[in-house]
Amino acid sequence: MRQPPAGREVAFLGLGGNMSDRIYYLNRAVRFLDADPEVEIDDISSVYQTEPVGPSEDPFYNVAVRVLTRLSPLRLLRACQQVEDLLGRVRTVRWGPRTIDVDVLLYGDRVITTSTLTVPHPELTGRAFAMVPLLEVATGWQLPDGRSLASVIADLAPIEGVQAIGRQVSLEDLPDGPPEGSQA
Ligand code: PH2
Ligand code: MG
Ligand code: MG
Repeated sequence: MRQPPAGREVAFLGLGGNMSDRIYYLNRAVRFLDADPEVEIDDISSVYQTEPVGPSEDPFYNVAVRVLTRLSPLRLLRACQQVEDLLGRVRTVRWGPRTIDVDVLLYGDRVITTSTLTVPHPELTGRAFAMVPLLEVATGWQLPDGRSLASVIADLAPIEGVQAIGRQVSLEDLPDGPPEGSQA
C-alpha cells in the first residue's frame, strides 16, 4: 500500500443519500470535509446510483472519497458526523431515508473496535454500493486482513443495482455561467 505523507494517514469515507437533491448534498459534504484544516480530500469516485438496501424506497447516490488526515479515527468520525449535522440529517429510522450519510470505511490498515466506531466499517464487505465506489479511489488497497478490495468485490458478483452515472461530485467550482457553446 502507498505510504501517506509524514504525519498523515490515508482514510476512505463512503457518502450516500437518497433524499432531495442528492448531487447537491454530496458536493456540499465533500466541501465541508475538505474545509477542515486536518482533512484533505485526495480523490473522489464517480457517482453511483444504487438500489436502496433496507427500508428506503428511493434510490441512493453513493460516492467514496480518499482523504489524507491528521485526525485520529475517532476525531475523523466526529468530523463526518458534524457534516451530517450541518447538512440537516435527521436520524429517525435506522437505515431510513437520509440527506447525507458519511461513514468511515477504512483508516489505513487499522482495525478499530470501540463502542462508537468500528473500522473497517462492519457492513463494508457485504455492500456493493460501498465497495464499488471504494475500489475506484483505493485501487490496489487491501483490507487489514490482507484481502484485496478487488477480491472482495469479485465475491459479491454478480453486482446488480450499482450504476456509475458520472463525475458530478468534485471540489471544482460548480458551473454557474451560460452553457458551453452558447453566445450569451
Ligand atoms: N446506506 C444505508 C442503508 N442502505 N443503500 C444504498 N443503496 N446506499 C446507501 O448508502 C445505504 C443503503 C445505511 O447507511
Ligand atoms: Mg452512517
Ligand atoms: Mg451508512
